[in-house]
Amino acid sequence: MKRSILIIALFVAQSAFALNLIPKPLTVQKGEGSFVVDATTEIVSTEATRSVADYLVEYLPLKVSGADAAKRAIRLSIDAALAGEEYRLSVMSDGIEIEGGSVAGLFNGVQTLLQLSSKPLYDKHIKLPVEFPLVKVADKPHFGYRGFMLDVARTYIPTAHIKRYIDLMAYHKMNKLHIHLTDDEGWRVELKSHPEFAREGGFRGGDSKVPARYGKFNEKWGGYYTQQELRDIVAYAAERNIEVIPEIDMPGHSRALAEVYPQILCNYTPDKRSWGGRDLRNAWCIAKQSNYTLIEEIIKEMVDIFPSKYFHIGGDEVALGLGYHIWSKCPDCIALMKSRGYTSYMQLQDEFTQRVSKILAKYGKVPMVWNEAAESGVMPKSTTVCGWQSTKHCREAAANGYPTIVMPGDHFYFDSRQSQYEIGHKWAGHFDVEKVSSYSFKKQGYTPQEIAHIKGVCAAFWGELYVEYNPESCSYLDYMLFPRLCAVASIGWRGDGGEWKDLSQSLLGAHYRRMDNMGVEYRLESPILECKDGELKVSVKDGSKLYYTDKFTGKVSSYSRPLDSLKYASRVSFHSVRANGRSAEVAMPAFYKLQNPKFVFASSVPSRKGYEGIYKGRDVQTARVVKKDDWFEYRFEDEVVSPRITFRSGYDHLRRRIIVGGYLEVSYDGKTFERVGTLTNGAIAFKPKRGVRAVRVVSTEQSDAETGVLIKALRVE
Ligand code: TNX
Repeated sequence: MKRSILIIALFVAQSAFALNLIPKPLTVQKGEGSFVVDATTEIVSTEATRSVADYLVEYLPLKVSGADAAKRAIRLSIDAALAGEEYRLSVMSDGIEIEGGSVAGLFNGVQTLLQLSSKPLYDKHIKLPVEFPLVKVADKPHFGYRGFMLDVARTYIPTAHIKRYIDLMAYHKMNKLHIHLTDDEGWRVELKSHPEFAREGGFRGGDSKVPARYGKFNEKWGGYYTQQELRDIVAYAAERNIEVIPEIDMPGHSRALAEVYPQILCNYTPDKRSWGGRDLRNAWCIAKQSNYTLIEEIIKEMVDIFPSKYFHIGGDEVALGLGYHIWSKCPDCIALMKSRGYTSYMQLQDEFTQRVSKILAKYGKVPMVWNEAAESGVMPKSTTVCGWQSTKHCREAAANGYPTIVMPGDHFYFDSRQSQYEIGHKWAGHFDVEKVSSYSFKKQGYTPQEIAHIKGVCAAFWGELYVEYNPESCSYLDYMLFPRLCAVASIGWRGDGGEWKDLSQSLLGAHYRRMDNMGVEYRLESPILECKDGELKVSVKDGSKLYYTDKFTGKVSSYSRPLDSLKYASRVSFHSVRANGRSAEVAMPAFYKLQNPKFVFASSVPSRKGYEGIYKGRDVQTARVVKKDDWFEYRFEDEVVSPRITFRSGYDHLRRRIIVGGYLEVSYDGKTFERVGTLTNGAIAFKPKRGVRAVRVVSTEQSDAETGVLIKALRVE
């Protein structure tokens, strides 16, 4: 008896496993056999469930009927006894039944059904019949907030792409799209009261008021969303159980607006000399009454577009990187501080946040803020906090009683690179889907009291780098998001992570294939390299095809057998490809090894005070912006023999502080120089013809006016 129960339990557990659903439902019972949907099958729906029926028809081209006459049918209904997002799905031998606590729950059930299908449905090119395994699912989400934050300010993302990501979120049962509409580099929302904000603030470079930054340095580039486009996005999302939450980032991160409308800034003229003549201030003046009138105008227009419960008002990173606090030189802010008895600038920011929150309350909106803005604890406890800096900050916000959305950068920021040598930000480290999926509230030390205030989780994508990677396509963004987004969807649905094996199994078992059908260009796990007995062996777990690239010739070859490690370990890297998926480029440590030749460095640009030491061979920071005809020279003590030398400027994770335009010259005799090529994105690599005596870079343009340029150590391979 005991044994047979065990066998049944095992069977149920195993078969649930084999369905490879993401997120994994709460309970699944699998039966024997299947139900076949063919052209005679109808969708039975009432008026109340009509929107879900219409959605389903896009994937399964069936007739929708109101009556229950059809025998073989997919029946949709609402059962008010279930929670709003809860659903029950039964695939039986004579039909399919989906019941939801509301339209939202029903929609979740439909998503599970789509994943169960024997044939790929997501590209909407399905040919009936389609088979569904007999199954009973009872399911509901743990968190009501399962979000994705998309920064469209740093890199403009076309509306069609936003809708595509809304679809991809919906396929994973995610229900909040937080859209970061404004920042230092762009204002992307059309306002009827101030059309110039978007019309001018939505573009940078060329003859724009907003200077180019982070790539596309030589053209006017950007875009904005008309109110009609935004309404359309909101409606599209609503049909997919997704609430769109707008963010206007204030009082910091507002330079694009300030460039178009400097009236928001404090009442003083800054010393702009070290800023290349530009005004880099990016925060609203706290003391100006007119600012609050303007903010109300903005909010008033936006609440009419966005019916969401929440309205995000930013509040992060006020006045970073200017060398002094932005409010410290404002007579009005200082006077306000004095009159209120404030002792810190944070209190000024608190006053701002409170005033803006009051405006929001007038329009029935719950304010959302980045964690800094609620740190002092003076904000009303309805304020919802997005914890981004670290888990510690999430826990603090929750401990202070704020409804908290968990999105610490080191697990949830998908602008972060996925392994050490890949593209992406690195301030929060590098992490792949396995680490994301391991995020566990228990293991991270959240107390039960803290957990009680956690409303959900949110993945984020910040767009500083995207502009460099062909933002007209979704390829880069897909690679950064998938499958990491699948992991966040799972954590949001199940209430905790830590199930990497399950997720990995589901990816391998079915979800890679589903993503192929969704058209997602996901990232595969990295190939595994093994160097033993003079052989370099490479393998993958997912059946993907392996290739290796010679770093000197650029030649790509397909890998079929182990390579001679002596010859290849230091010169080839490997990647794998499988349908729409591709892995990172990985190599043995020897591949990344560099020479460290002695040289004397000289430049027409002075170095920044306190950073002179780094002229001795490591990175250099210039004391001013780099102009036309400025030069940088490396004279080697001994002739350098190298297959490739790379000159780079700017951060190595972000195209900022770069030499925008210039060329590189090389000298083989130490006297005469010959021109090798021009810089792209602040960098150039070249293959010397023989031993090198000196290298010189000459700037041909004024650089991206900030406090200075960063010259990275020469890479000598
Ligand atoms: C921090 S997250 C920021 C963003 C950057 C991001 C890059 C937050 C509230 N501020 O402005 O884009 O890091 O990862």
